[in-house]
Amino acid sequence: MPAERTLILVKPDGVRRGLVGEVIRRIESKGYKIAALRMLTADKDLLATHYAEHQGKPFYEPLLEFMSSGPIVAMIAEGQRVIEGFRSLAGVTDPTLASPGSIRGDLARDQGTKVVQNIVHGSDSVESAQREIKIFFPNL
Ligand code: DAT
Ligand code: MG
Repeated sequence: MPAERTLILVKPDGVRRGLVGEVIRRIESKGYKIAALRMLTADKDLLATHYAEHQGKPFYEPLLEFMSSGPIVAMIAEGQRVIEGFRSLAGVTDPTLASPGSIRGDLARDQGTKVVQNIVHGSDSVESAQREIKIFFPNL
């Protein structure tokens, strides 16, 4: 059976702070394989597709503004149960509450901004992963 795949993003805060290597290190140390990787600056059209589920929420416009504010790194990671495994490595959405030991718990905190800045994105289900991988890696 082919291994599961997930879409991971290092967000602009992670890239600005030089944490791309640290995030990749944690993914690889856990045993997942990086199957594809690219750096890009996402435009708002791409981000609107990616974050369609959040349209209309109070943090939606700040989210698109933040996510388009600088380069991001997009990756496909592979491995058995990598979707839930990476969500666990990332920690919960709010970095103040994310467990120490997780990416968000160790590397991020509340910055007092309208949108939470929390270093990484990871797909939350098989359906989301397939949809999101197509957005960032249309040929894969
Ligand atoms: P996650 O990234 O943990 O899957 P999400 O999909 O609910 O979280 O939201 C996408 C991003 O939007 C999240 O990483 C940070 C931001 N965000 C979510 N909920 C928020 C809130 N209540 N206030 C501010 N920003 C929020
Ligand atoms: Mg999400």
